[in-house]
Amino acid sequence: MIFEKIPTILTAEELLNKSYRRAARAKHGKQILDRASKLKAEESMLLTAANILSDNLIHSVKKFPSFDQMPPFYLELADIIVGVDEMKMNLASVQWAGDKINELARKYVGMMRNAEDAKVVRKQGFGRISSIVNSIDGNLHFLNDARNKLRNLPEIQDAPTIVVAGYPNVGKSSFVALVSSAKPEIAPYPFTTKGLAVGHFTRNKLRYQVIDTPGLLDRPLEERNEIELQAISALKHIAKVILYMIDPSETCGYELSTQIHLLDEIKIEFGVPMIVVANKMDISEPFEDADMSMSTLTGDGVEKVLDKLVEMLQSYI
Ligand SMILES: Nc1nc2c(ncn2[C@@H]2O[C@H](COP(=O)(O)OP(=O)(O)OP(=O)(O)O)[C@@H](O)[C@H]2O)c(=O)[nH]1
Ligand SMILES: [Mg+2]
Repeated sequence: MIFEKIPTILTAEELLNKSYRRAARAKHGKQILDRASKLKAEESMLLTAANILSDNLIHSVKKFPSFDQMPPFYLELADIIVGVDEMKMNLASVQWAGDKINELARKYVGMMRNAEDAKVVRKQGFGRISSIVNSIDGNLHFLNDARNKLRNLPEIQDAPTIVVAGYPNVGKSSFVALVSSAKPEIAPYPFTTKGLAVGHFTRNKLRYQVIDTPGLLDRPLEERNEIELQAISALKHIAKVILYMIDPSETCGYELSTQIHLLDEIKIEFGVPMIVVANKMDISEPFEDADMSMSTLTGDGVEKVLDKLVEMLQSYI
């Protein structure tokens, strides 16, 4: 997964501690007998600290994937979850700091050579460099939070893909857990699923991908929250077939009419083949307008739904 390789981003304090420790070690290695070796020791301290800091900062920036070459689905998810513009701004600040530290180190080493007391200049240099690092502490925190959120995104494989969508609490995760390798959380209340979950199953030696999504309410796109928008991205970018799940028993807590209204919206919005499946048939009257019925609790009808989905995906194989 493209966000997996981003390393932990250290805070300003952690970075400074690390660089000071290494700088102190660089000094201990040297015997200080005369002015020339004293200068060398101070130079070495400053350069060691500066190199560690700038290498660390620039390396962190490099490990973020390039947003210009990212698959559109991941780009959209990154934008929903952390904001691509904010991320670019924070990365630019960290890159700036890395470059600035190198520049300052060179400048202060130059000053040391002409100074009466190299140690005084080295300390001034440390002071300037530390304040640069401290000034980007907020950026470092932002990027580490972004990293932690992004690396939890699931890996989407290049396989025929079913996206399961519908109102909250209708049984989407129950279905995905039943038919695939995914192990999403299932609970008797809405908004249990807060991100995308990916599972796979095999039919006639072919591998299929099933995506569980957070429940959607019937409301305009601009009112949708970060969690719902992840479901929308999956529908938009990776669904080859959509399973729209309805709960005619209304034990999910939402009226059938609102569930149907959302279905109509999704039909208009996404030009992807869809089947409408009524779930919870163990506790509800047959619902005529659905293409199929099932119960993920008893397992009734589930195989037939899967057969139908696989059949619909054949044109993509
Ligand atoms: N009676 C009955 N209950 C079901 C059936 N399928 C799921 N449930 C129950 O419905 C509740 C919600 O199931 P989930 O699979 O978590 O629903 P979801 O659509 O993923 O919910 P969100 O993640 O909140 O959107 C759980 O208590 C399930 O046990 C069914 O076929 N019959
Ligand atoms: Mg769920």
